[in-house]
Amino acid sequence: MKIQISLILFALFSIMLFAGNIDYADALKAQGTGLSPKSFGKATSDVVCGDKLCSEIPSQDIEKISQNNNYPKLISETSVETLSNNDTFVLSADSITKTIDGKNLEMYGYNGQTPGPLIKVKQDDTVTVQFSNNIDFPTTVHWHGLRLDYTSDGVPGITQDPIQPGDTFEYNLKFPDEGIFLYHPHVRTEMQMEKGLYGNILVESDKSPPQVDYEIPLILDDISIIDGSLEKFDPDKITKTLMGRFGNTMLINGNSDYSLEVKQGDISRFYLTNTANTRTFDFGIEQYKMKLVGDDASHYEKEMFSDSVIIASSERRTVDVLFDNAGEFNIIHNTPEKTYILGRVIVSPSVIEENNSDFYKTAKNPAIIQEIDPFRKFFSEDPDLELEFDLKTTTTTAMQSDHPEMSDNDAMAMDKHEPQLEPIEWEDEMPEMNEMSDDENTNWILRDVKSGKEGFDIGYQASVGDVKKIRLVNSPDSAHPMQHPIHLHGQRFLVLIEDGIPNENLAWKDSVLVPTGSTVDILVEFSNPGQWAMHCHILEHAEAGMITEVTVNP
Ligand SMILES: [Cu+2]
Repeated sequence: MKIQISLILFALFSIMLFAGNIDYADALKAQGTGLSPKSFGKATSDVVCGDKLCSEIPSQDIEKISQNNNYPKLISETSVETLSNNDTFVLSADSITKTIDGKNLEMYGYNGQTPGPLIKVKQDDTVTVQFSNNIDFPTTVHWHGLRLDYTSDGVPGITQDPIQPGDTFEYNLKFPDEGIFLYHPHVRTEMQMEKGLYGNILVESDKSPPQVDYEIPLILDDISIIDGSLEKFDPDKITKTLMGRFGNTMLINGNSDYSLEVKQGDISRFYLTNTANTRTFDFGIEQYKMKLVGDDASHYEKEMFSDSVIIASSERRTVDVLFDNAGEFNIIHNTPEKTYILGRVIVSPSVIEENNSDFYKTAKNPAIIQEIDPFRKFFSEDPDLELEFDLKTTTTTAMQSDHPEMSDNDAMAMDKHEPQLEPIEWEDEMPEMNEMSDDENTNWILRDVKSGKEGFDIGYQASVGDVKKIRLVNSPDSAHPMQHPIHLHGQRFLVLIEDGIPNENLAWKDSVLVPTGSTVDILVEFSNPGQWAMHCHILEHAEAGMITEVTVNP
């Protein structure tokens, strides 16, 4: 009897393992058959039509859904949790083993997978999340970009205590803004995100269903794999605080060999998110132009075409691509030095029935223009707060005498850094210095230029209804100038001007990349009361002090 039960359990387990892997191609094959895409074998994605799996809907109904209700097909590698107003969703952080690039890696995941489930909701809905911490480290969940109640913002020391292993916490989420958002931990974020704790939230409006054929979230990341394992972390201190941890393996949706299949003539809407610890991506698809549709938390005032899009840690972009030629096209990350292949798009030949020539016209977005209009009178005001970035570090010489193994090249690179300022450091240019840096010998600083106060001592306050300009100064004279993506929790802002050049195409944002040596003005709408973090989203920088707190009084 016992043997029989074991055999049954083993069989069930094998089926579960097998079923966990669904391929987009299989899902496509499954469409209209009434069968789960899982029955079509190994693979990696799930296809969602409206609120259901496409495979659960007869094919004629898929057509109806696509054509009558304008629901695009959603292509996701992870499970999709479509939630309705007032739903409760159960989420856990788990220890998992994930195979990447042929190596079995000890990682973390949400609900057993990395990236975590794609949470799909309607704008203005409310959802409760019952969260359990099943990993061996305290954690929290931060809902990046959501203007929710601050008690659910997930920031230790500001809004909640870390959730201990085995403990639970209830989060109440609100979605006032349309677009793609992300959730991730806010405890040892540099370790926990690198180990796989992140997922997307897709917030859609009933008013304007996207006029595209597919919706495809793409999470860009890099991880550091050394000798077949994830590069080790020190449980007690933050390492690589100088540059942040660069990975050697590029990922899309947790996969080092990402592949997407679409049909010629179809329009794909990509929701891009950068979850890398430090790496900035310049994302593109070979031979295709992208229509830039939306930024972090809204659409743009007007659509624009571009060959690629620069996206820093925690930023998001919405871009549309019309695949008008059949073939295989690389998804790339292009730096001045190097082109990385992140994956590929396979466009299968098809008779193009629709005339999609309108795709190449760029439209204005009157709703966003009108929404921004009342804020334009503030554009010329003086900054209410000027924040400069700085670094306190043991001197190069001291580091060298402490670490005689450090090469002169690194020391020279540090010295030479200033004269050859690059707006963005695409790679770890000083690996040895970076390796030696930690949160004791290298601290990043946000400083209020007016008061000279730093970090949490700044104590910036605003009130609900205030519209204030904040100037972000990334001084070329600091000890180690480099770019910093700055994220403000719980509010939204416009990026007005960078180095004297006004931004002619505004959109609401929650994170902004301030390139090396640049000054950027943002206009913040303080709409959400509470205690909110503002920090660099190079995760090692935030952990090494580059963070402050903003109070928004009711
Ligand atoms: Cu930074």
